Amino acid sequence: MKRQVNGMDRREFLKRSGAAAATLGLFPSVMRVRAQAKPTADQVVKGKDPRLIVHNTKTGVLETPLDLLREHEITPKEISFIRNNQVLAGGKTLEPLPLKGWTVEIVGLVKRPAKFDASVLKELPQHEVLMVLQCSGNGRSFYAKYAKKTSGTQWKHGGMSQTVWKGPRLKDVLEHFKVEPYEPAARFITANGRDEPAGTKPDFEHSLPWTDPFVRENAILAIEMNGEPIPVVHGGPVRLIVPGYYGTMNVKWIGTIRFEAHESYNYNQIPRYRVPIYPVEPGKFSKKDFTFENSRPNWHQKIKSVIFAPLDGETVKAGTVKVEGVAWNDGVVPIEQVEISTDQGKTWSTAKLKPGKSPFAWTYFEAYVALSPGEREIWVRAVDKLGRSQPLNGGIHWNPSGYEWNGVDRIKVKVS
Ligand SMILES: Nc1nc2c(c(=O)[nH]1)N[C@H]1C(S)=C(S)[C@@H](COP(=O)(O)O)O[C@H]1N2
Ligand SMILES: [Mo]
Repeated sequence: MKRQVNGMDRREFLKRSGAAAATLGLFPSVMRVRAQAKPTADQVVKGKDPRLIVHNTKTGVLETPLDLLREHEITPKEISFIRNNQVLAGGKTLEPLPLKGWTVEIVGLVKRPAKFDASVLKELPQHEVLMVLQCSGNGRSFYAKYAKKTSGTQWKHGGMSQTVWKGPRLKDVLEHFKVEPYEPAARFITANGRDEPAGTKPDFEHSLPWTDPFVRENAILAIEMNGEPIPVVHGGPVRLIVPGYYGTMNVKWIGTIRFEAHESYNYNQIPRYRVPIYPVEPGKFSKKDFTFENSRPNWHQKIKSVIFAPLDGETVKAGTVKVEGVAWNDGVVPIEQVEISTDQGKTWSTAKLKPGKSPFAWTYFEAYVALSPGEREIWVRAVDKLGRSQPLNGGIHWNPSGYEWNGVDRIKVKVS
């Protein structure tokens, strides 16, 4: 399709603006600058907060700065990050779409394939969950600092939200329609949305392990976000939600779920959205080296913590300084401890914790540290009940596409 600018195509627009420039005696270069000015978030998706960071205007990729994110326990839709590889036609809006008229299919290795109108989902028992939705590329920019830059959106920490999702559990939907996946052959579900790729790119879809109780028991076909019908840009009217899994596995605009014996060979399942299962040397391993054997998909979220206050680069007053932030993991076990260091990891003190309202939510931490005047660093790391923690140098998990950053968060502050 031709690119439209206010209902005109681009050539027509340039012709007319050129004519306008001539009339007004402006230089064409001035007009060009104006035509290319970077749109703000509210211009990319109407209703979004203009303070969001714009990474991509075409499909809509927006990041939430930490000073906005930290203001709410439940991230409002106006400031929730967006990551679209591709987008549902007309989907760059915070408005909802009706359930009625939206068809969902469940097919593959099942006794009875189901095809139903999404309005049925409202009638089944509802399940609600507060959870961290985080892009697996969140924190990617830190690989450049600690190892080697990778391609992809250079997210800081704001490729995440904490949101409430509601809908029937997938297992209840299966039972309702007597779908009966063939066990044990059906080892994966592959979710595909009604969004379509640009040009000849492969369509976006993801496979999740049906053998994981976190998928089997917790997956929901969500029809609400934060107590309202899901805004279309966030995957409405029907989104697969799997608490504890990386954002990318939470497939929007669900059209089809396939039960399968193996992971999809789709480009977005392999080699995209994968990490090597052993350490690789930065720059020496590439995406094309991935096989099903030497890599795994971005499924369970890694344990991670982020400092919300003070913010990196801020100036604080010498003396006792309050440090606050959040920690979370995949929800398999609780966060046990959060530790703070002000001497670059030589000594650590423990922070006070306030557990999240669900196993998949942020655990809040706060600590008081003594800081003397000068340039100081504050480091934070979380440990969970399985003893899982964060590497002092997150660069050790470098991978070709910069996924799953979970290095110790290190910020610099000026103490005056
Ligand atoms: N159908 C579909 N689902 C999708 C995507 C997509 O491009 N298409 N992007 C995924 C990625 S990479 C992320 S991080 C999350 C982002 O969710 P959000 O935009 O609602 O914050 O959606 C996931 N689900
Ligand atoms: Mo993502």
